[in-house]
This record gives sequence, C-alpha cells and structure tokens, in this order.
Amino acid sequence: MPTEQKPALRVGMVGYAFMGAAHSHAWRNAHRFFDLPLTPELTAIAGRNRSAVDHAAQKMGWASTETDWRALIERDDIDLIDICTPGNTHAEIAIAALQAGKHVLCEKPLANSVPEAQEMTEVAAEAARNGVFAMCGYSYRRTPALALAQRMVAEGRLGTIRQVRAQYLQDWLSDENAPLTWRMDKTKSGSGALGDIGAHSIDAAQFVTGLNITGVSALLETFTKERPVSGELVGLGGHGEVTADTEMGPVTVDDAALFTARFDGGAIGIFEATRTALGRKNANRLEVNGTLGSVAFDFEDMNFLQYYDGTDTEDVRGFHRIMVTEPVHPYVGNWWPAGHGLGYEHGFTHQVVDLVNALGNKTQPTPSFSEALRVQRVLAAVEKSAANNSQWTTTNQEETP
Ligand code: SOE
Repeated sequence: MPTEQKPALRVGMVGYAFMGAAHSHAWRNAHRFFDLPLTPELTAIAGRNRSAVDHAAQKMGWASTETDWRALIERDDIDLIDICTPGNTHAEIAIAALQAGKHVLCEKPLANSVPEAQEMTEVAAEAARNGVFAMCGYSYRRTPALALAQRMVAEGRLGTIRQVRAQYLQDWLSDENAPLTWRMDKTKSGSGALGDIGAHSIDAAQFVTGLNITGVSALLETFTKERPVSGELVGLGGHGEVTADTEMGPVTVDDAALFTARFDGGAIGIFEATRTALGRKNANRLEVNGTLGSVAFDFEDMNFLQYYDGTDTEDVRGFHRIMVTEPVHPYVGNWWPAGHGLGYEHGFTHQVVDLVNALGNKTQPTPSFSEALRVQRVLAAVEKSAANNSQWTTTNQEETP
C-alpha cells in the first residue's frame, strides 16, 4: 500500500559541524520512523567555505549548497531555516528568516545575551501571528527518560517539588593544551560551560518540574587562561603540542560554572556545568526530589530513569531502575522492541518530529523562543552574580509577548 504523499517541508540549514551532523541525521530519518504531516527535504546547506560545505552536503545528504546564509533566506524553495552556528550569529539569522516568512529551528542557547534573545522572541511572536513558527533546540528534553520524568511530575507522582540537582559534566578541556576554538571565545560563544551545557540543565530542570528559576547565586571559573591557537574552528578537545614558539590565545569564557537557585513554587536547586571533570564525558544528570517521590537521570545511562516511589509499602520501597524502552514510553514505540535502546541522535530526531507535527497542525512548537528567553535570563543572572561575589541575583522573569 503506497504511503500517502505528504506536502514537503523544504529545509535550509546554516552550519555543518557537530550540530549540523546531528540535525541532518534527524531531518533524514524523522519521517521514516514517525508518521508526519509534512515530509522534510534537505534542500540546501550553507557554509562560508565552498569546498567544506560541498563536502558536507555530499556527506550529509543536502541537495544544494550556498556560501552565504542570506541566499538561503532569499530562496523561495526553502520553508524553514535551521540554525546550527555559534551563538553570536543566531539573532541576525533567525530574525531575517522569520521576517522573510521562514519557520526557524535555532540551536541552543537562543542567543549570547538577553537583549538579543528578547528581540528574537518579539519577532517570533509577531511571526507566529502570521503562522510562521520558531523553536529553540533544547533536544535533551526529548530523550525518552527525561520526557517520562516530565510526564510523571505533571501527573503528580512526585508530589510537591522540593529540590533539583543538576550536573552536566564533561572533560574535553581538562588538557591544558587542548586548542583554542570558537567555544572559548566569548564574542562567539557568549559563555563557556555555562551557556553550552549549563543551558541544557536549566532547560531540563524547568521542563521536567514545570517551575521557573527566579534567582541564583553563582561562581564561574576559568582554570586555563590561555590555549594554543589552533586555527581549528570546531572540535571538542584534542591535544595541541605547545613549544616555546607556539602562538597562545586568551580563553575568555568559563571552564566551569556552579550556582544555587530558587524556583517559583518554593523549590530550591543546585547546578554544576563543567568541561574539566576528568573522566566524565557527557554526564548530563538531573535529580528531582518531591514530597511523594524522586526521579534521577544520567545521560551516560540514557535508556534508564531511576524512580523512588514514596508511596510504596515499606517492604518494597527503593529506587526502581526503569528501562525506558517500552511502547508506552515517549517516542520509543516508533523505534525498536523493548530493551534495544536509543542514542544521542534520537533526541534530535524527536525534536524534528515534534517540530514538524506542530508546523503541520499550525501550532507553536516548544520550546518557543519565549521559553528559551527564560533560560537566557538565568544564564545572564548567573554571570551577573558571579561578577558580584556570588551576590543573590534575580532573573526578572517578566513575560515577553
Ligand atoms: C559540547 O559541550 C556539546 O557538543 C554541546 O554543545 C551539546 O549541546 C551537547 O549536546 C554535547 O556537548
């Protein structure tokens, strides 16, 4: 029985590094495992270096290339712009795309500052009134175990939320000779571990609990103040040989961020984001404690959710290790039989699934730019607190249109 031909969603992607590869995989596969109202087409990919973007298009399956993102926006055969570039370019590209009537998927964090994020949110709100939608790519909330945790909290199975414990631990900058890349340049990345991985923890904590952070006390640390200038634009870590005549450049962002937080609703939290936790590769961890139960997640064991049900009878009370691979669990039914597991790339595919379903239904995909702006306000409050001797700093969570 041939499948019904669905309208195309013609995608133009900007950028082709790690996130470009993950998003390309998602655009190629989402409609092959999920029944979607629109069929994504990898129409064009943009990158400044002609030979590199041609190679990326061939490798990742894009039909054409551009060497200027503005050309993507001018093309009338593109319906959505997917922004997979460093944070200093997000605002300009997203605003131009939305004002040209293109839907937008923008990688996290939304921007490198609250004013930029605010302008993006206002333009996105106006565009949405015309049926043009924008979403920010906090993909971890689409890991089945975290989506299950959110469902359990929303169903009241943890009771009133009291505490949140979030750690995002990596170690790719433990080597002092790892080369300088855009991720260590504040003018490009906005911040270091804080905005790169701490933003994921902030979004996941707010998504799972349904509560928003209202204030923080923070400290930031940069252990390695300068690194070998490598000329590499991308890459995580690596080892640069440093000799007497190696050109060194300044690191202008944090290696590690620590902060405590208060949430609306009375919960409190503690957050850690670091690129120097030697031995931890991608330990994106979240624990939520409520009055009736607790959940705990570690991305390095991503197919499982730990759950303590405080209403169990005393003889069986203890943390259950739920294997989140049953058809009843979020997203999993479209993949493999129970026990076969999913990986990092599936969060990006689920992100495309939810985005395309929202666009097909002409509804606002989440997280919206307005939700991503709330993460940006927390990032800004952390930086302000850290710059003022860890002084308590509010996030001014006033709603933006
Ligand atoms: C580097 O820290 C990084 O690639 C992040 O930028 C991603 O958002 C995260 O998913 C994996 O690690």
